[in-house]
Amino acid sequence: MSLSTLGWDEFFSRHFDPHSAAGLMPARVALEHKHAYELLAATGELTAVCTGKLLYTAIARTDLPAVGDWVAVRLRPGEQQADIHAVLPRRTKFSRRAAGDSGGEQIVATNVDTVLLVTALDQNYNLRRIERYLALAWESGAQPVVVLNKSDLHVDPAGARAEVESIASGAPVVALSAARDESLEALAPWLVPGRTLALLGSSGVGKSTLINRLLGTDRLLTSAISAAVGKGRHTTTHRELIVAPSGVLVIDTPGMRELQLWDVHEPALDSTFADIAALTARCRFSDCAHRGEPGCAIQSALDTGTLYFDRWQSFQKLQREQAYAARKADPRLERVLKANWRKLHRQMRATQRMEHEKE
Ligand SMILES: Nc1nc2c(ncn2[C@@H]2O[C@H](COP(=O)(O)OP(=O)(O)OP(=O)(O)O)[C@@H](O)[C@H]2O)c(=O)[nH]1
Ligand SMILES: [Mg+2]
Ligand SMILES: [Zn+2]
Repeated sequence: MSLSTLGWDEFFSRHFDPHSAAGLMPARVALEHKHAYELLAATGELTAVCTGKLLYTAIARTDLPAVGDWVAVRLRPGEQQADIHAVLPRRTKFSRRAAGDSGGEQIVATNVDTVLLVTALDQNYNLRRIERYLALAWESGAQPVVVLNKSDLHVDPAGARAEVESIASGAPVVALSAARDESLEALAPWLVPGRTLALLGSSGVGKSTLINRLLGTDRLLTSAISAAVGKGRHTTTHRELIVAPSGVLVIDTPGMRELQLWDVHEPALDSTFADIAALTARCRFSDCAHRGEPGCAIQSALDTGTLYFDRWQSFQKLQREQAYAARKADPRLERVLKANWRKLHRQMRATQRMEHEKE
């Protein structure tokens, strides 16, 4: 296995220089156990643990290796065992707020190129949930693709696809049936050798089924139980990176029942809600709170129906959640975020003024 088949490129190579000088070797994290990792390296599979120094110098859990990471390891002589000395900088990082009260950042996967946001066209289908996943995806740095699975269970999959396209702000949307479709041609553009694909979505939407189709084997466990019982059952219990026969690297993840935003910054919210950002720039007052002020563009769009109330509510909810997560993380951050939003707002206004003057 060459490193490039595992997703290695110029970016990681550049950051590895000091480590190769120290005689370390690169490897990619495929699976995370409680205290050990399974890695893929040019020499094959390895089992590894973090060195005491790495554990000691980590400030947060997120400084430790996660699935998708490139790490610098030293092999133990004569064994398929290695010690992880360092984690390379991440090109992309998909995080969420940990479930429960701790509320810390939890890394779902790193160095993902394309993230498939999987929704099933059954009772799971929900535009608001898709918006939420999109916001996280834009923040991660990976390219989002919305996958509407179980098209066999929907009377009008093409209609659903058009509906999702209208809220997806340019992200590609595909409808398919992982269980039935003979080929998964719809996904061909993203099945590129050496590229990393992660699948995210609620439990039971068919992520593992889809990956098994990509692998051409029933390697991953799938089950109808979680879909039927609905509560607390996840068929997939850990994240895992697998090399598919097509050469694409896929990361399966357990379904998320509680998808809490972690640190979604305004630009990501803004990519998800480009229509709303454009509207707010048109309000008469630059500090418009959109609560009945005269000349409020949001209000008039809601009145005429060009902006759906549900979508506006969804945006407000995500904004509140984002502010909450930011406060928990760092009280100063919220001020910075507010300032960023004002700056973006000013930029949009300036652009609009220029367009106005041109007319
Ligand atoms: N009708 C139909 N059923 C499907 C389709 N794809 C998957 N399923 C079924 O949905 C159920 C759940 O599929 P999984 O692949 O285990 O779902 P998952 O997203 O991996 O779930 P977790 O691992 O719990 O997060 C299984 O019974 C699958 O057979 C599809 O296209 N159509
Ligand atoms: Mg699964
Ligand atoms: Zn307004």
